[in-house]
Amino acid sequence: MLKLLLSLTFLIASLGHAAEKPNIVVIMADDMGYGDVSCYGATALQTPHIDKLAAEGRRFTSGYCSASTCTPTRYSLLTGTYAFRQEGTGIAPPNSPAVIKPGSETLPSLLKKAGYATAVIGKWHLGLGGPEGPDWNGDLKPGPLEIGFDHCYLLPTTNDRVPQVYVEDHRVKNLDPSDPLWVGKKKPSEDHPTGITHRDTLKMDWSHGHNSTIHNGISRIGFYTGGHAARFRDEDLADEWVNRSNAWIEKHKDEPFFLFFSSHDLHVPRIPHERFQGKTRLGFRGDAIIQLDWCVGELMKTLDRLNLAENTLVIFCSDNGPVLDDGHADDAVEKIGRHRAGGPFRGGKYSVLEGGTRTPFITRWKGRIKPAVEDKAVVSTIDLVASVGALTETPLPQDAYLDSHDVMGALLGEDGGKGREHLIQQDNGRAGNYGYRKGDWKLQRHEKGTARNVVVEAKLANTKVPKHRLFNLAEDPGETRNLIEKHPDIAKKMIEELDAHIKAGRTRS
Ligand code: NG6
Ligand code: CA
Repeated sequence: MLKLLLSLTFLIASLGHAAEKPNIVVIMADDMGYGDVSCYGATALQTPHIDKLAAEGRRFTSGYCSASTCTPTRYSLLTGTYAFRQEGTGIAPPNSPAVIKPGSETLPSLLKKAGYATAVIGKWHLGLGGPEGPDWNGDLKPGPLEIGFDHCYLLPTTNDRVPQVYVEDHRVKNLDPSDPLWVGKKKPSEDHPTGITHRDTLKMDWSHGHNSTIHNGISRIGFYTGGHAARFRDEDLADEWVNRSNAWIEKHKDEPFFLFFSSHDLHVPRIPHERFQGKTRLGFRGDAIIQLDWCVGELMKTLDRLNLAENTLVIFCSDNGPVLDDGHADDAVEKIGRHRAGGPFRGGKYSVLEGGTRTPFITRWKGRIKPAVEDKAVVSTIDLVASVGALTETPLPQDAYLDSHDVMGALLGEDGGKGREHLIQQDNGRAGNYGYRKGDWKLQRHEKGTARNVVVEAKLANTKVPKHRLFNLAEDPGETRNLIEKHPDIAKKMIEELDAHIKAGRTRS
């Protein structure tokens, strides 16, 4: 009898934690701030589809990305390791080689082990090719397919970095061999038109940087020639991501799949499709948010049509906080009015203040996650890999995913729903600035001696700050009252802990 009881208990316990393989769709916005969607308090625009995700799922008020620029956040999402631990993870230039080396353990490679079909569609910005960089006219590898994705359909860098072409698996799509694509740092010829020489012809002016090769009436970062048949129209990017994603989902509807839907919205140059232009009073920055919201709606429609909503975990997040003027003159600053892109937080893109990494973060799994719950647990995009590893019961190798914590309980609102105990925030690249959050306490460590404090102004300003500052986020979410002198013991402990986490080389036990 006792034996029977014991085995029954074991059966029940193991049933409770049996491996589960829901489809996983990660929707990552680009440069979207905490306050940029209506379910996080925006009133200047409405985002009904993102709001619906929140109404049907869990809305985190302490959801983070791990860095306040794109490449390091994406590196950490895929590798589960803080980007500051790895050389070469700052904002990747147009000809960057692959930042994540072939054969690395990654979120998609882990899910492949669990039997998933995997794809990334949209912005990549993690480099392509070997140490010499991308071979734009040949095979573009290594890239996503060498680190666990079965399929990719990419904007290779960013929409403001050359070249404006799609990369499908290993090739530039529609490339005509008689018009080869050349990409470089130097002006290719004296008469090559640029944002400086042909400024009066531009359909959107630049405000800083972004004055090299012109495509689609917009000058970009870097130079390129050729590949004319392959070039896209910025206006069509969102439609392309949606169409490609819907087709890929449809193709893989009968097996577990992982889709990384990596939107370019709302990164500069913000050029939404004509049908979204003028939809908000915030200018193209607001219209790009509406376009992204539409994308979310279209993807959810596909899940519904294929009866997959109850078998799909959807995670909505952003790659860094907001920025208004990031180099193209699109009136984001002039039209901002009372809209607060960072919500109650200060700082934004490039900053270790909360606005830099605290972003919208929503999970939805119909029929499984309790609807319309607000959750204060601290969760980060870097945690997805350890969390889905736990859910699918795929063991994590000890020497990989060094900073990814299993927060699946929080993401689903189950098992006591604990989030992270602590979180390191970084800006761009290595040895930069850090934020360290533990409970309600937040330490800022400004290694560079300056802080990016503000979003709402024409030029992003750095202000001088002492190396360390301490804040209580519960009382002061805007990080305005430095408590370091009032609480020297807490500060000392936080400084030591952050230092120890950096030096230890890992925070996953
Ligand atoms: C900066 C660019 C900015 C943006 C950023 C990367 C200039 C002056 N600024 O260097 O426009 O492209 O890099 O953004 O060129 S991210 O979201 O992809 O990290
Ligand atoms: Ca970004």
